[in-house]
Amino acid sequence: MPLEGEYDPSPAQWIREQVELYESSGGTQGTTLWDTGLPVVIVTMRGARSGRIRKIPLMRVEHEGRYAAVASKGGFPRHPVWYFNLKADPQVDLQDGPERRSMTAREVIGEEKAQWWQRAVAAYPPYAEYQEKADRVIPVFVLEPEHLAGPANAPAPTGH
Ligand code: F42
Repeated sequence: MPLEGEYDPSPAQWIREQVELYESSGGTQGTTLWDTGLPVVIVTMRGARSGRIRKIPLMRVEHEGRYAAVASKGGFPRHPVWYFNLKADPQVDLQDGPERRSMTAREVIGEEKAQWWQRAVAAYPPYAEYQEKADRVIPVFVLEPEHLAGPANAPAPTGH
């Protein structure tokens, strides 16, 4: 089920405009970060305090149908506000180009996080510099559709 409610566009003009262009073009324009040519996705979530709908572009870090959401905020010393939104309510919509899907966000730790961090840096190398300057451990969420929910290497359900 897509998230519903009142949408509050980002106070930051460049964020707001990228989200608008991405969505209004059906995921065919505004799909990269500036002139890097590197792809972004749009994540829609609910604000933890306001309950209103929030949307942010994030770098596209995809692996076998799951996506990472890296709470880097350019190496800023504090977590982005959206980190706390996802912890409070993990239901999100993720738009990747023309495709939009409901997903659940799960913060990853340990070996699973290490794997996703490698994928994230491969997709967007500046994450490594952001981690060096951030003075905090940058959190990573995995966003996954219902049929893939749970750690990737968890044993398959037996049906009993
Ligand atoms: N940010 C990343 O962290 N990682 C990325 O990979 C990334 C890629 C990226 C690509 C393209 C692009 O255009 C932007 C990109 N960004 C990336 C930036 C990202 O989109 C966010 O703008 C950035 O991470 C900052 O997030 P933020 O949540 O800290 O944003 C602040 C400035 C903001 O929007 N604040 C809102 C406001 O109104 O001031 C708060 C919105 C909100 O969620 N409020 C909550 C509520 O309940 O509604 C709670 C507020 C509270 O006080 O708790």
